[in-house]
Amino acid sequence: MADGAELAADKHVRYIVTVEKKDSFESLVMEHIRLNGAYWGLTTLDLLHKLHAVDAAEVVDWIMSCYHPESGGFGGNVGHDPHVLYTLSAVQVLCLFDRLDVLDVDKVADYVAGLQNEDGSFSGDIWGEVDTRFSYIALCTLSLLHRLHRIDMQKAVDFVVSCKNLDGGFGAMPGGESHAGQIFCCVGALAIAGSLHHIDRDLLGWWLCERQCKDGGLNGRPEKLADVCYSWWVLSSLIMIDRVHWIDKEKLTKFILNCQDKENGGISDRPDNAVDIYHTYFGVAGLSLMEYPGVKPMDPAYALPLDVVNRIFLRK
Ligand code: GRG
Ligand code: ZN
Repeated sequence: MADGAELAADKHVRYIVTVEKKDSFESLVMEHIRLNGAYWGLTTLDLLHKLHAVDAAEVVDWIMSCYHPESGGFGGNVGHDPHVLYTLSAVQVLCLFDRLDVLDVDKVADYVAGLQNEDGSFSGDIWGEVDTRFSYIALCTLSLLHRLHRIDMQKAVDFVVSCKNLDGGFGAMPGGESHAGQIFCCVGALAIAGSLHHIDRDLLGWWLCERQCKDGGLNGRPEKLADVCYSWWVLSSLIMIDRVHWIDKEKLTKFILNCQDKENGGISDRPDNAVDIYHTYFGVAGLSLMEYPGVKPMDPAYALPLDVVNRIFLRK
C-alpha cells in the first residue's frame, strides 16, 4: 500500500496523550491557549473511540480551575483572563464527558449573552474586539447550554448576514474578505439559529468547492496553499449547505493521510511539515466528515461528535 494510505489512529492517540501531559514542548508553547488545545486533543480522542485514555475527573477539575466565577467566563489556562474562545472550548469538553452538571449554566450564559452589542454582533471579551468568530461561539455555547433565548437572535442573525459578500462567502465583519474560517463561523451560526435561508447555497458552494487545489487539499481563499485545517472549515460548511458532493473526497482523503507522521503520530498542515495538535484534530475531523472508517461521525455545526450532540438535544 502507498505511503500514508491509512489512518495511523493508534499513533495519533499516543501523540495526543503525550502532548496533553503538561510538560511536553508543545504544551509549553501553547500555554496561553491550553483550553483550546484540550478541546482539539480530547475531541480527536473521542472521534477515535479513545476518550477513556484520559482521566475524566482530572480533566474536569482542570477545566473548572480555568473558570472565573465573578464573570462566568473561562480563561485559556489557570489564572488567565476569560474570553469566549475558551468558554466555548470548556463547554465543549464538558459535553464530551457529559459533565455540564458542574457548571452554573445561567452564570456562564450571562457571561456570553452580556457580550452581545447593540448591532447584534458579539465581542470576544471585555476589551471589545468584534468578529463573526464570536457570533458563532456565542450561539454555539448558548445552544449547548439550552440558553439561546438569552440573546436578541434576530439582531445576531442580521449582523452575520451583514458580513455576507457578493461572492457568497462571509468575512470577519461587514466588508471583510471572504475566508473559509469565517464562512464556517457564519454558516454555523446561521445553522444553529435556523436561518440558513439567508445563504445562496449554489453561489457559496461554488466558492467553497473551488478551494480544492491540484494536490487534493483545500485552501482558505483563492491563490493560497492547501492546508489540512481547511478540510474542516470548508467541508463542514459544504455539509451544512448540502453541497459536499462537489468535493473530490478521495483526493482530499489522500492529502490528509499524506500529512501524517506515521512513526510518532500527529498530522501537519501540509505534507512533510511538523505535526501539531490543531492539525491533528482538523485532519481527523475532516476524515470524519468524509465518513472515514473507524472514525465517529461529527456534527458540522457544533464541532463535536454526533453522539455527544444527540445526547445533549435528545435529553432535553
Ligand atoms: C469549535 C471548530 C471550532 C471553532 C471555534 C475560533 C473559531 C470558532 C473559529 C476560527 C475560524 C477561523 C478564522 C479559522 C481560520 C484559521 C486560520 C488557518 C487562519 C489562517 O489565515 P491566514 O490568512 O492563512 O494566515 P492562509 O491559509 O489564508 O494563508
Ligand atoms: Zn492550518
